[in-house]
Amino acid sequence: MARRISFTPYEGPAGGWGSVRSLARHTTAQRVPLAAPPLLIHQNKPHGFACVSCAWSKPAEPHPFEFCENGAKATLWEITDKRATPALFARHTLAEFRTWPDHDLEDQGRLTHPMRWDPASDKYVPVEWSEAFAEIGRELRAIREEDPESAVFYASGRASLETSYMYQLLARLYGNNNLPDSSNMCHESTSVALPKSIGVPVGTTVLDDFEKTGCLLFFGQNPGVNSPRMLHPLQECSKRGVPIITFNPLRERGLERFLNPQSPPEMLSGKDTPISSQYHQLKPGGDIAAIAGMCKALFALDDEAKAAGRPRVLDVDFLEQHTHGLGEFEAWVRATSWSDIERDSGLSREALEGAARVYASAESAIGIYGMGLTQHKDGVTNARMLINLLLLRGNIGKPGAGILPVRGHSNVQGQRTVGIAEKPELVPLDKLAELYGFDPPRKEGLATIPACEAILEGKIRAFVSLGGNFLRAVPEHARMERAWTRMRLSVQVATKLNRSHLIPAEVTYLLPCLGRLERDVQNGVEQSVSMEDTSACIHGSKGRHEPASPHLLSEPRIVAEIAKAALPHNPKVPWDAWVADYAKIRDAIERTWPDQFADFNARMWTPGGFPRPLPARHRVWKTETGKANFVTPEKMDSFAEVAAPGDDVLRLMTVRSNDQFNTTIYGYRDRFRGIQGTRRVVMMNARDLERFGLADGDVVTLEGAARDGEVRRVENMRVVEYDVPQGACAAYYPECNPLIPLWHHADESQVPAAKSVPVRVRASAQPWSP
Ligand SMILES: Nc1nc2c(c(=O)[nH]1)N[C@H]1C(S)=C(S)[C@@H](COP(=O)(O)OP(=O)(O)OC[C@H]3O[C@@H](n4cnc5c(=O)[nH]c(N)nc54)[C@H](O)[C@@H]3O)O[C@H]1N2
Ligand SMILES: Nc1nc2c(c(=O)[nH]1)N[C@H]1C(S)=C(S)[C@@H](COP(=O)(O)OP(=O)(O)OC[C@H]3O[C@@H](n4cnc5c(=O)[nH]c(N)nc54)[C@H](O)[C@@H]3O)O[C@H]1N2
Ligand SMILES: [Mo]
Repeated sequence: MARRISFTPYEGPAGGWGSVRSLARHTTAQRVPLAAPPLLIHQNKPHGFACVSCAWSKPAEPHPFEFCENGAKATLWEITDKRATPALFARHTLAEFRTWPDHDLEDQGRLTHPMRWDPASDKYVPVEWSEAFAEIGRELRAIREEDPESAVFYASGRASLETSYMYQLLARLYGNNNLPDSSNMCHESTSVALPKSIGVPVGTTVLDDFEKTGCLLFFGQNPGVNSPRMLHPLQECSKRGVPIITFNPLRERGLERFLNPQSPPEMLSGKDTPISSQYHQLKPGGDIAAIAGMCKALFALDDEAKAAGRPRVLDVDFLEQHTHGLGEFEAWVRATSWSDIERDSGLSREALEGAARVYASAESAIGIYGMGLTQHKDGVTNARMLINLLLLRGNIGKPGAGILPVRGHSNVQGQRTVGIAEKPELVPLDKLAELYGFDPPRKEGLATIPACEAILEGKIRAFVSLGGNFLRAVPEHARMERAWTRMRLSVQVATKLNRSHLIPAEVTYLLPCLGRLERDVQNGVEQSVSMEDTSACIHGSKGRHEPASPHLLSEPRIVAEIAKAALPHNPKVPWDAWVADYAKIRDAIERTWPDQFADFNARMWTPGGFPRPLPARHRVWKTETGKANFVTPEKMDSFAEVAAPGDDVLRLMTVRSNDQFNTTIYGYRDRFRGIQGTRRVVMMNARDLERFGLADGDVVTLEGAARDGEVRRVENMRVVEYDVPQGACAAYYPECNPLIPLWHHADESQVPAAKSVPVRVRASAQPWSP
């Protein structure tokens, strides 16, 4: 189907009629059954289902429609009437499918039958479930006998707490901690940064804090696209006159203006609400410098206040009683010059002083952030730096204040909570040993990047994937795909066809599962599951939709069957009883973490969810010093260490469009950026275009410009002149992942540095194909 291509700046607000039109289009395109509108009413409601899109909090008193444009799109995408049946797979070889774009693969609809790849015909052919589990079990047992560490159990962040708990146990009983998950590419920088600073691995704010806060500091997160339900509390804050100070290299519409599509008066009057009161278009990777500038200005304001005998700007009592490391941090900030700060942030001293003045006069503040902070070489330092800024004014552990990493997948935070972690120290292994009578592996397992390296080195024999699209989400697609085919076994549990299913290992299975929106009946009883949202609140979720096919199994069932087939019998692990009644899995979770999950079954339907206890919320610091720690950065920006020298090297941010969920491409309309009909674009600053002798509409090749000198290339990109800082450019993920060196990741957390990829732009003589 021909797509209409246009590049016209979008004038509308986030939300508004644009989002209504967009939804109407998706309802038609996905051939959605009539049950869709009634189903949407239950989205994110008590006794309803938790949206399969983002992890944003679910209010205790929901709006009549507690869903957004993109959440609804995710729902429609899952309950579509389209089906990828064995007939489709009989028509196409994997080689043929590999020429299809990501959108077309998933757009075939829901997978309906378990299938095995037949190497002779290069096609997927249907198999019986029993046959599939028997062979997967045989293969996994053989591999386990050779080396139990040569299997990897990947999870994307969507599976429920129940499934995830069983999955981590499967890996540990198998004999390793090889549990990489999507958060290794996402908020792992947070999970590493926060414990050292404040003694918890997750954010400390709850929804209530938005009602009480005096200021929002917004770093590198795009709520209009990636967590649109957050626009409601943002709008309420803005209406209350709460300053919202935003740091983002791009002017993202959801951070500028919002029109609530669920408010008839607003929709009719067309009167939108401005969101950010200050918008700082900093350089990508300029956040440490920007925050250093704000801290420097705060120290100066505090000096003045002290000299004049006015109330202090720093929260002196809090600093004294609750923090450690201020002296060293303060010395570093004072010694850092404004000229360095301006150079590295791309912002002026006046702008940063202005931001600091507003922050200094707010009673409380929340620091909000996303991938714009985590996906850099300095991603961990970025998060710690934001905490430093909050600590200076006592903004952790009081109402209206806190740190708020906005998590991605709807249960990515929860998966970590119930043991999906490669780091054994994060998991109560002794407890697992006691409950299940085995000796859990104590050796650190493989996270995502180390798993990629091990696959490249040929050390991995089996890869089991609980959802996700590993081979599109990781860097260096071509190398990874070549290495993948050398593995013995690939088991992909999925709802829709994606590229990772098309790169076969010697033995390859594609196992279709129920989605979260679908009725899950086990043992004659409808089952529910649970998730943890970004504010560490746990919610129940119950599917209501008719399953896409009678052949689908639930994720808990698939995990249990693989476990039973691959592992020696262990009478202490009641796989079948768990599958027959998910409440028993929750009991097991509660036994494993009695403090976190007390009365789990009784509390899972609490409106708004029940919060996990987080000591930092009460100013109890589970850190080595027993205090909240200032962590002094060693430098402000390490891009120069990875980029080849030369002022023709640009810093590429790979970003999401408004029409995708990660590697799931719903369509080609990035409405807010005015880019429609194509994803083959690179957004560039006018002055860079002039400098390189390029113009809007030119066709270019993006070439990797890392210090290692390796050839990395993405061709067939059209230049779009765009408001992006000079020296930087932006393009879409996952198309640009081939440009990210596998080794270019955050120090400590190993999150790929997807927001600062060194590239050069070369004019191309080839005609452009959208
Ligand atoms: N509809 C939809 N919802 C989603 C997703 C989706 O793809 N689609 N993905 C889900 C997942 S898994 C995740 S992790 C989240 C991702 O949600 P976000 O965290 O919002 O992720 P991105 O869109 O990748 O980028 C965030 C923003 O960072 C800015 N940015 C880039 N570099 C920098 C920098 O150096 N400094 C600063 N301050 N800003 C920078 C970009 O301009 C962009 O606005 O959303 C989740 N929700
Ligand atoms: N360059 C660049 N790379 C990035 C990023 C970036 O910003 N830039 N972002 C990173 C981030 S934040 C993340 S989280 C990762 C995402 O990495 P992943 O989580 O691996 O990828 P997704 O695209 O979310 O996975 C989509 C697939 O999940 C399957 N699926 C959907 N629902 C279900 C379900 O209920 N059960 C099962 N079993 N399967 C299901 C479908 O088959 C679908 O094709 O990508 C990372 N990669
Ligand atoms: Mo993510």
